Amino acid sequence: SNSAKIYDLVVIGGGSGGLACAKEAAIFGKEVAVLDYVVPTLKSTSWGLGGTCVNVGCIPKKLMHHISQMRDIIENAHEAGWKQVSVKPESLQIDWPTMATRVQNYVKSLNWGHRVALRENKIEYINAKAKFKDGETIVATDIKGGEKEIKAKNFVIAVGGRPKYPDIPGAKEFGITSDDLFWLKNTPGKTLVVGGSYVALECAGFLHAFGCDTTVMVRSIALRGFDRQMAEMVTEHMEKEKKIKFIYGAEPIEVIQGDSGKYRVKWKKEKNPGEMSDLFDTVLFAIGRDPCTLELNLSAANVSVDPNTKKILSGSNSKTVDMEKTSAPNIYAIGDVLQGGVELTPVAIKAGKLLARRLFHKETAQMNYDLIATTVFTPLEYACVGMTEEEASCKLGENNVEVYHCYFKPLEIVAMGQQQSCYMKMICDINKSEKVVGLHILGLNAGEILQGFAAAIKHGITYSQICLNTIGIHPTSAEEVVKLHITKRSNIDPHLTG
Ligand code: FAD
Ligand code: NA7
Repeated sequence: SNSAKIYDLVVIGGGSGGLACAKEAAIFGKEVAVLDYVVPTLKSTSWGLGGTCVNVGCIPKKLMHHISQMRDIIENAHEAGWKQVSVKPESLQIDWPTMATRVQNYVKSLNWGHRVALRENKIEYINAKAKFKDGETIVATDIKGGEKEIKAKNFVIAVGGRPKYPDIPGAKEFGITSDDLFWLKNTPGKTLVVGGSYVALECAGFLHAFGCDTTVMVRSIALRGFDRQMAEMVTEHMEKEKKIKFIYGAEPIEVIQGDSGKYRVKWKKEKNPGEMSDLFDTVLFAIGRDPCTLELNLSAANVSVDPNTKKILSGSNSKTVDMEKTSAPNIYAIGDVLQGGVELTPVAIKAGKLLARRLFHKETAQMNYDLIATTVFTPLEYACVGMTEEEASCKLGENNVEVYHCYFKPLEIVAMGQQQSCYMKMICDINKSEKVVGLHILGLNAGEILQGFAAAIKHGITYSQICLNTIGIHPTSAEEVVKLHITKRSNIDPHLTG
């Protein structure tokens, strides 16, 4: 029977990292099971196999971002000569059910695809919630409450995280999070987005374009951890060009039910005494995420967790070797749940694959968590890799850092008769032949532009190799990277004129 069986690998969590790890292990002929269980949100939203990225993260987010960006073209098409397309901006609204159905149907097709892939790879899929009994055994609880003990020689914990709620009256009762937003059947209407994280700004960006009256409430700064100049340009574009409302230095203190299904949010500002309030149809909290470690009973398996972050601590004393080991033998952690990792899908996938290859194929390749590029999908996209300017100054010393920068105007923007400038900067280490240590791009399709440069930067490319020895592709935005020549230090106006 099943209970007597000892798996080679049991993966807890069928998200980006868990599925990749399980599939890689199965290639080597191992007996593998994946447990995945979605605890419904407080609003009873639930979804299928695939984890955060597929269901409530990257995929629905990018689809909604893209659909929202179509607005710019529709709104400005007449500027380029498309007379019949002339629309009044205020009458331009998304039909939310049509949009959401397309997004949700695509996600459901991915859920199905993941199930088929597990079956084809002879991986057992167990739709149950795992918790540890001891270092060799977990208890799996299914939706009906049925319990089953499962034993394995190796465990990989890939449970990811879930959005947080603030500890204020009414938040949990009346607020939603990104776990609900992508599965809404109807428009959220007038929305307050609480938080300054990339998730908050991305959601605010597409909601505003969809015609929702959108306000972002930031208690300190937006995009903490990102380059300050770039972060400010992102929010300035949202505020000044897109007219998205921002309330800075404010924190909500209570949500109460107002008239006709609306919610009254009260907040206080850091600098002004007294409280302010407004009515919203939807309150979206995007204030960070909690790792799903509390219910795993990790102490029973001697897996150590950081008491503050609740993330799993690496049991390795090196940042470059076996980061994914935990404090317990034969138990590993990958993805968002691992302290010291990077919370991105391709990171979870790569770490999972490499771990399976080390465990079951005697390979030695380690996950390298350095120089991982990412993109914030705000109305103007912001893509970056490597150090921020602040980090470079701090780590290398201000005098050892050369920053090349320029403002540029993509032809897509010119064609629509728009004025918006885009911006990029390349940060170089003067003492290492101007090796590129950071590249930041604010513009259309910034993520698409950055990927190739990120590969070069990962392999130590220098300023002169990119900018003196590479010929651009004309006319593109990407060529502005290879044309960078104005340093910040020179104080020459970096606005390109021709
Ligand atoms: P997850 O994908 O979260 O999977 C964990 C799975 O484990 C879930 O299915 C969960 O239900 C399940 N689980 C939890 N506890 C248990 C248990 N006890 N038993 C069984 N199953 C359990 N990353 C990018 O690279 N690009 C983006 O553009 C991007 N956009 C994002 C947008 C949003 C709104 C969010 C929230 C995240 C975004 N991310 C993005 C981050 C990305 O989604 C995560 O980094 C990635 O999904 C992490 O993968 P994971 O395998 O660690 O965990
Ligand atoms: P982050 O990066 O942890 O950001 C959380 C944001 O929410 C941040 O702007 C916080 O402001 C804000 N926050 C946190 N608590 C509150 C409360 N109680 N009220 C108002 N605002 C609050 O979260 P993400 O989930 O977006 O990102 C997770 C990681 O993924 C991130 O580190 C990236 O590397 C990738 P603060 O700055 O603390 O004032």
